[in-house]
Amino acid sequence: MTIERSLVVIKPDGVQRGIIGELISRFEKRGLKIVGMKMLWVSRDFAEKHYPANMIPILGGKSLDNFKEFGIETDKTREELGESAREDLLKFTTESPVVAMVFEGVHAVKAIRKMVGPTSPHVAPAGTIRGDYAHLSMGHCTIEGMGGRNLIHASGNKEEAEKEIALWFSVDELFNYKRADEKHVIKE
Ligand code: IDP
Ligand code: MG
Repeated sequence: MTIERSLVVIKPDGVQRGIIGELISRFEKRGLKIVGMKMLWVSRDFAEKHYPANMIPILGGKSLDNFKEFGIETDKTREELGESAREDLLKFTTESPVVAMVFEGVHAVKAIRKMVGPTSPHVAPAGTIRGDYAHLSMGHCTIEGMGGRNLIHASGNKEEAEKEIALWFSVDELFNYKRADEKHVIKE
């Protein structure tokens, strides 16, 4: 019950910046076990499944929050901003290969989200991946039409993790094995 699996994807900005190893290493050092891993170039169709249209209001809301924080005016609605942010996100997600992984560990979903940090790197604390390797804001990405470049995807909750793992990995791409340090970091 305490041991969970979560999906982590190094997005095209992380891959193209050449920091795949550094990012994976952070999770490995924390004792999280890689139970699935692959590099793949996702199709538009697949990206639409990972980022479904029902995310549009969420993305629009994140842009608007950011505009409010910095006093940026817009005549666009939340829906319009969300639609263009999602379109940019789909283009960004398919612009180069990504590295998809499944990590296993104690309360792994929450532990990984903490390491990744909040969506917008401009408010991500130092010590988180988004806070250590990026500084732009989601509002900026929306204005520039560049896709939300925040390096990494991590499942938001247990239910999302289960759905996402099933979308990205087949059963025979996931492995059960022991790490040598497991009795210290997970259990005997
Ligand atoms: P999360 O990745 O922190 O869980 P979500 O709200 O699930 O954030 O959004 C999925 C992805 O959509 C983000 O990681 C980011 O790449 C992108 N995104 C979110 N909000 C915006 C925005 O306002 N503008 C541009 N891209 C956004
Ligand atoms: Mg999310």
